Order: sequence, then C-alpha cells, then structure tokens
Amino acid sequence: MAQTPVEEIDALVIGAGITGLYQLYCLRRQGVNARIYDAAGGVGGTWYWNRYPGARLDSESWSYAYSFSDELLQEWDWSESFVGQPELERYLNYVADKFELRPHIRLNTRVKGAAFDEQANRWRVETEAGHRARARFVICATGLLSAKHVPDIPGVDTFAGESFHTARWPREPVDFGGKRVGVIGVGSTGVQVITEVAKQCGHLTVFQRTPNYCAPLRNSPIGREWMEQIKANYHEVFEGCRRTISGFIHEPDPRRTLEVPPEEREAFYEDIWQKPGFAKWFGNFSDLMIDREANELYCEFVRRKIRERVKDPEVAEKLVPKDHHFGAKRIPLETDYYETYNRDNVALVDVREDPIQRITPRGLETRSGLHELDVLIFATGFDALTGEVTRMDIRGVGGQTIQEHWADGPSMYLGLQTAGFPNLFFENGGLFCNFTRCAEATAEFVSDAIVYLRDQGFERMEADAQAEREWIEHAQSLSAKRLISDVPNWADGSNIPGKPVALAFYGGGFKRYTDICDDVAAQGYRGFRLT
Ligand code: N01
Repeated sequence: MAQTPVEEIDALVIGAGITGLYQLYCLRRQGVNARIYDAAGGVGGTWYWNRYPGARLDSESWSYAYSFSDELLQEWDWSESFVGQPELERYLNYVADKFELRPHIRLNTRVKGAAFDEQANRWRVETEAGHRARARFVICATGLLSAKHVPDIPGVDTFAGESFHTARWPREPVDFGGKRVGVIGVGSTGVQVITEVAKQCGHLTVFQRTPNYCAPLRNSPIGREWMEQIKANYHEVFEGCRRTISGFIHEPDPRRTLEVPPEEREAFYEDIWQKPGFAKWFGNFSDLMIDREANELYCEFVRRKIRERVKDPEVAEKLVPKDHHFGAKRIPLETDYYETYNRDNVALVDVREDPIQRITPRGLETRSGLHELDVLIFATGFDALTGEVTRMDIRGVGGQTIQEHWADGPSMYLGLQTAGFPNLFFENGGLFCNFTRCAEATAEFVSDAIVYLRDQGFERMEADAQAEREWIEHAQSLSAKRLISDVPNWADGSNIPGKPVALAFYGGGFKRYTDICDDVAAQGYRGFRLT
C-alpha cells in the first residue's frame, strides 16, 4: 500500500485545548506554518473530555477567559460566575471559529511518536493512523491533567456493568435512572460527579480513600448588568490576576494568622468562607501555606463546617480530613456536596477502614463484602503533567527516549524544554495556576521564541543542561517551604504508583515567573542553546 505523503510543517502543536488553540493563533499570526493534531473528535482538550455530570469551573469564568482579544471579551457573555463544561466547550469552539483556526486542526489524530533528525534539525512525527509529518518544532500542549489514571485494582476489567472514567466521559448522556452506581475517588472531579449523580440514580456508593477539605463554590447567574460591568473591567481583572501568586483574582490578607486576635480571626475566616470561589484559600492570611500552626487553625475551622453539614456524626467524621493540611491538595469547590451524604440513597465506604479487594462482574468487593453495582465510575484522577508526553514514543538527540531521560522524574527549564530534546516545547508544566492565565503566558513565550529563531537564522533551541538543573533546584527550594507535600498528590506524581516523585512546579508565583521569562527572552533566551 502506498504511504501518504509526509506533511511539512514549521510547528506542530499537539493538543487543541486552551493552550493549543492559543498557541496556534499566536504562531499563525506571526506567519509560522503551524498545525494542531488532537486525538479528540472536537476542540476543547480538558473541556472536551471531562464532560461528566457536574463538570464545572472553579476559577471565576471571566478570569478564566482568553485575554488576548478585546473583541472576543466584548462579544462573549458568561452565564454564571463558574460555568459548567458545556458552556466552556461552546466557548472554545467559538474561539476556534472566530479566529479561523479549524482549517489548521487535524482532529481524531493521536500522535504515536516523534524522533529528532539531527541532520535536518526536524522532528519526524508519526500518528497512530500512520500519517507522517516533518516539523521543525513540536509543542506539547497536551495539558496538565489529560492522561487518565485507572488504579490497578484486581479484576478491574471484569466488571459486567457500565464503567466510565470521568476524563473520558461519553458524548451521549448516561442514564442513571434507578441504577446502583459506585464512584471511586473524592478529588475535585469525584466531588462534582457524586453530587450530581446522587440526584439521578437509584443508589450511590462512594468509595473514599482520603477525604478532602471541600469548600462552597457559591456559584451565581451573571445578569446583563453584571456582565456589562465585567466587560468594562476586564483589563483590571487580568492585571489583578498577574499580581497574584496563582493567577486567580483573590489576593491574600497581608497579616499573619497568629498576630490576629482569635475572635477577629474567626470573623475573618467566616467572611472569606461566605465569598465565592477560592477566596477561602488564596484570600486567606498570607502565611496559610507556609506556617503549619496557622494552617491547622484554619483546618479546624473547616472541619467544624463539615461536621455542621452532615447529619450522621459517624459519616461526618469519615468526611473530615485529618492527615494533611488545608491546601496540601487542591481544594475541591462544591455545591451541596456534604448534604449529599444526608440523602437516603447515598452510602459512604471508607476504603482505608474497609479496603477494596477486587472488582468482580457484579460490583466492587471491599473487605466487608460485595457492593453490587450497575455502573462504576472512576474519578481516580490523572497521570498529571507528563503522563500524556510519556505515553508517546519521543526520541531526542542520540535516540534517547523521554522515558529514559525522565527516569528520575520530570525536569524542564522554565517548565518549557529539557536538554537533549531540541525544538521540543512542553506547556502547562511550569506553574500551578488559573489555567488560561498561564497558558497565554507560555504560548506567547514559545511563539516569540520560534519567531526569534526564524528571524535570527537559528535552527535549534535547546535547554542548557546546567540552566535546567539550576532552575529545578531553584523551583524546588521555593516549593519546599510550602505545605504541599504531606500526602500523595498529582502535583508531584506521588498519586501514581511507581511514578518518580518530583515537583516540577515553580513556587515563586505567576508574576515572578513571567518576569523571569521576559528577562530570559530579553537576554537572547538565556539558559537555552541556540544554534
Ligand atoms: O483527581 P485527584 P481529580 N483506591 O487525583 C482516588 C482539576 N479539576 O480528577 O486522595 C481508592 O484529585 C484518590 O484517593 P487519594 C483539579 O486541579 C478541576 O479529582 O489518592 N481511591 C482521590 O480521591 C484537581 O485537583 C475541576 O487517597 C483512589 C481521587 O481518586 C485535578 O483536576 C474539576 C485510588 C483522585 O483525585 C484532579 O482532580 C475537576 C484507589 N486505588 C478536576 N486511586 C474544576 O473545578 C485513586 N483514588 C475546574
């Protein structure tokens, strides 16, 4: 059979999510022949795949919007302060159409591998369907949370009922009417799906390993007047996000927890608790994430809030986190999550007390017996950050695979490149952030770098190994001071059995990170080798 011709591209972007779409826009605007390949049947990335019931934003919708086009900002109306997945998917489709990106996006196209041709300074790319391309640059806009994690529970493939992972939810609605449903996992996803499915199914059993500190989302509709105000203030919103550590709209109170008298402190906690979104995390006292004693005071406040909402004190105690700090794991934001456990059709199984033994054709067996199920939902999270990259066969200089290169854990200079893999960029790996804010910053850095290389006549850009080591040491030294490492967590890979544990996120905040990137670029891409 004749092989299809090799597609010649300047820059191949893998992924048509928030970052990939904007990356394509930036590159094409600068005259770079760029294309996106995406495995999905539509654009949207995370917001394409995670269409499970209850999927919703936890950043304020207007702070999550793309900021690059005033026209887009003025045209688009958000219906709620934290919109659901369908509206976000519509928004991203609107962006793809408005900026005429679609002709440059190849959907249903999963990249199998890419090998660097050192003579030609080109990546040879192959898709699972056998399509081939040659690209000077490959940009992995593969998302932070894309590769699904299914735990290796004995009998996991034997279940005879319907089974879903939340990150690969089908397009057709699932009918839960009268069915016995089981959900494994109580992270941000589990909390959303549990709350919604409980209302629709016959009986729900939640299998919980580690309870989280969940906090009220406090969503509300956005009327016309409010939307007009938002539109008039977008500039201030984005400026504000740039100043905060994680690119959200919430700024910490500069005081330290213990310098505030107890009564005033309690009133402050109550006040931020009543506010929408992450005000109760990022709007907290400035030492929340660095002082254990301070953090413990807030943990106690939140534990009280949980106990107040759950009628059965035994169930409430199971839902109260005791083994980690507030914010050590991403805080799930919820609407009526704890009240869900007051419903007659919901049961909670603490799998630390009553461990999962196996999955059988009829359901899930814990030590105490079989829980018979018609539907089993895995809300078990992601092989974050690198999972989608290491599932491809990527080979750099000398044929070294990315898996060999990262055997001790992921390492990237500025979260963007790793030595030995020239002209290969990673995105979304540098910062823990209000996603679109960081995605825009990263995509702009990468497209500016590619244009700089083109204009200056360089063929290759590669992280310098020493600069990369120094960056990682610097990033880790900042993160070491923060209370984020006391339990298994997707942020450092410790949620995946056998995955090397390494925190790659930069702990210095959004503003400092983008200032460093600007400085690196201004100095002719300091720390990168251009040849
Ligand atoms: O994944 P997770 P997620 N047996 O890794 C459990 C973003 N997000 O999809 O904690 C039993 O947090 C695991 O238990 P444990 C957000 O950034 C945003 O929920 O490891 N349980 C945990 O409970 C979030 O942080 C939104 O003990 C097992 C759960 O599965 C990130 O995505 C919405 C198990 C996994 O939780 C990931 O969230 C949703 C086992 N063998 C997600 N293995 C917004 O609101 C795993 N678990 C925008």
